[in-house]
Amino acid sequence: FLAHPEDLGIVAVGFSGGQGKPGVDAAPTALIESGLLDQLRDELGYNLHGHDAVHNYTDLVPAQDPPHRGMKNPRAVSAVTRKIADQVYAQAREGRLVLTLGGDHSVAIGTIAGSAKAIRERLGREIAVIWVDAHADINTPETSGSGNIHGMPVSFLTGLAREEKEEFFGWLKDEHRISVKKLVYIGLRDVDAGEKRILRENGIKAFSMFDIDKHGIGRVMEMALAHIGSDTPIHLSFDVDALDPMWAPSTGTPVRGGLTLREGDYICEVVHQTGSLIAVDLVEVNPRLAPENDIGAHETVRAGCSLVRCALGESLL
Ligand code: B3U
Ligand code: MN
Ligand code: MN
Repeated sequence: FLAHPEDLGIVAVGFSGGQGKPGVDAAPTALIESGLLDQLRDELGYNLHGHDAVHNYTDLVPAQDPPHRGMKNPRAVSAVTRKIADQVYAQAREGRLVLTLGGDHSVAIGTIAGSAKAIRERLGREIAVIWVDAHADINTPETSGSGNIHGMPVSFLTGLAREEKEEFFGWLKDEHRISVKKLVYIGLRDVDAGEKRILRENGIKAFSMFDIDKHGIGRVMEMALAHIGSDTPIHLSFDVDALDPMWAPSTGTPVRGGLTLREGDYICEVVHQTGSLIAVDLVEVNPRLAPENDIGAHETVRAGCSLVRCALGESLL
């Protein structure tokens, strides 16, 4: 699906408005300073595009941004994700693989909207999304208990949540949306009651930690890819909190009982191996939330770099 698989578009967005804890905005710089982009260029051989800047988009954050339908910072998140959608679209339209370094998971409203639109235009195809996360992030504004938009991206992307007004995600059109049939979750273990109902009622494919314990990650990945169907462009959206806090403690909402680093890397390797990967997001690394005197932040950044390198083919012999 990639016209230029050796060309990698980088979208680095330090945005934290989809949730309440500052620090997740510092992740792209921390990942880059730890050498991630150098490794992708020098060791994996990618030509990088758009890697000269980390975007913070503070100019898009209004002074006053009162809640709308219970959503916190709705204008800011809508404006920033709209901008991200344009950036990802511009890279994907060129036939490049796109890597987005977040930011909280609300940024995926932009990344997936951008790649869905580009792949529709370029190939006339719908994309599939593999969402790796402890959480389902499929609350609607009405089911959300927190009002944090990083818990809602999937509902907007699938059209389960909708808004007319431009300033509150009204810019999201059918061309940006994905089908609930082409969505697969891996790693779930902290899903709200309202979200469980949404998953059930829409027949959404989800592999929880229970399924991974029961079948093993190898079998789960076979089943996940079988559900998507071979020869479908894949957007991988990886929330670092899918990993157990043992491997990734520096994240806003850690949940115990998660994936080992090897299981996370394996998911990325298998997705790479399909040859159908068109975009990767790595989100929710928060280097400021560092339990145990910064060791946690260092380890979390290191784990994040490992996931990205695996998704981009590091393990190929
Ligand atoms: N489901 C809860 C909690 C949550 C979602 N995503 C994260 N936490 N990281 C919510 O706020 O919607
Ligand atoms: Mn998430
Ligand atoms: Mn999460």
